[in-house]
Amino acid sequence: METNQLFALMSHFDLPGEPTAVLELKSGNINATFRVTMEGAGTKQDFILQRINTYVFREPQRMMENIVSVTDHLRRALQRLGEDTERSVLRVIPTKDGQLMYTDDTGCWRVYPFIADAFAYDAVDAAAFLEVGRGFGRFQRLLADYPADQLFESIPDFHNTAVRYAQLDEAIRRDAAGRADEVQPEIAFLMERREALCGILPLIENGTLPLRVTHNDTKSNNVMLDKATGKALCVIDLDTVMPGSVLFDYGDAIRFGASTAPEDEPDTSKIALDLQKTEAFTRGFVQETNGFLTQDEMRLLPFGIEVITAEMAMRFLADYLNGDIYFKTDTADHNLRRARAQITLLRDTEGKREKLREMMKKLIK
Ligand code: GN1
Ligand code: MG
Repeated sequence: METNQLFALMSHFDLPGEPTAVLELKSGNINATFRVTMEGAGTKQDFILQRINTYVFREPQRMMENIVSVTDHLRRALQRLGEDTERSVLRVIPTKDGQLMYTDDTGCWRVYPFIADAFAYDAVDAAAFLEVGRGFGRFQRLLADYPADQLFESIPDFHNTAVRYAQLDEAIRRDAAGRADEVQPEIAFLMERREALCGILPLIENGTLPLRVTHNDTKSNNVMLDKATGKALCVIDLDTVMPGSVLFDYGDAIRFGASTAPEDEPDTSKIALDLQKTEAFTRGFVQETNGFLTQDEMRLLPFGIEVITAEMAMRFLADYLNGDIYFKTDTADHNLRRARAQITLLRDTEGKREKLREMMKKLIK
């Protein structure tokens, strides 16, 4: 998109000043994100302008309503704790005519204030990962009294592992990009684990695991840390906030943040689960959630790592087979690299089950 087009979009939102600079932020795999500076009458402030991917989010209006409802709840809870809510919770900026997003023939656009003096990690060390654990744990805690079943499912069956397998089956059957032959070992690896990995939803259905408000995209770069203190400040990217299990959020956070290599690392010999980082995140997460997570949830947290790592492997592999239509890709083999990286991480995690069990025992006490 041209700068002048992006500037023109800003004029539809209820904002002070005029746009003077824009920068594309490339870390997300789904939406297009820009940081725009607005200046005028002695003020200068940055905002996030995002184009919502409506192939992925089929009902953006209802997704935005979810985000407003959840952030209102968080804001009230944080106000009671005396926090500066302008920096600790996202705020949807309405359009001049009071809508939650602006829609034209280029797409659905929304604006948030940019959180100043904060940063987030793609690759995180143990000390910062503990803070990320606190951030996501606090998010769980502040939303523990929100009625999860009233949330709209912005992506139905997002963490329904059986459905993810069915989507992979379908991608293999169609073989739209003619790539199935080269990924037979990856397919076999995932299919061997099918029954074992489809275990979370039945536990929600039979009442073993409570339904909670979950974030569902708990990558370390979705917690902003305060530059001055290094402490967790604000959880961002609320598009997939939905009813779910705490195992999803824990599992996805570890899968991403405690891997010894990036999610798309081409050299699989570099990929393993870092137990020290896992323990750091878990410590922060448990500090914030101890007291309301059930014994079953705590015990099953490590299973969440395996399930979510497998789901991501399936999703990347299915997208590779479908011809790269869902995730943004840099190269033709990007999704394959991602899938192989997840498979390697899952294999390593399986070998560390006993160590993870011991870690949980130690941290729960
Ligand atoms: C996508 O775009 P981003 O980075 O927020 C995806 C997540 C994946 C993640 C993998 C809606 O998130 O589920 O875990 O890529 N989001 C959606 O990096 O599918
Ligand atoms: Mg996301």
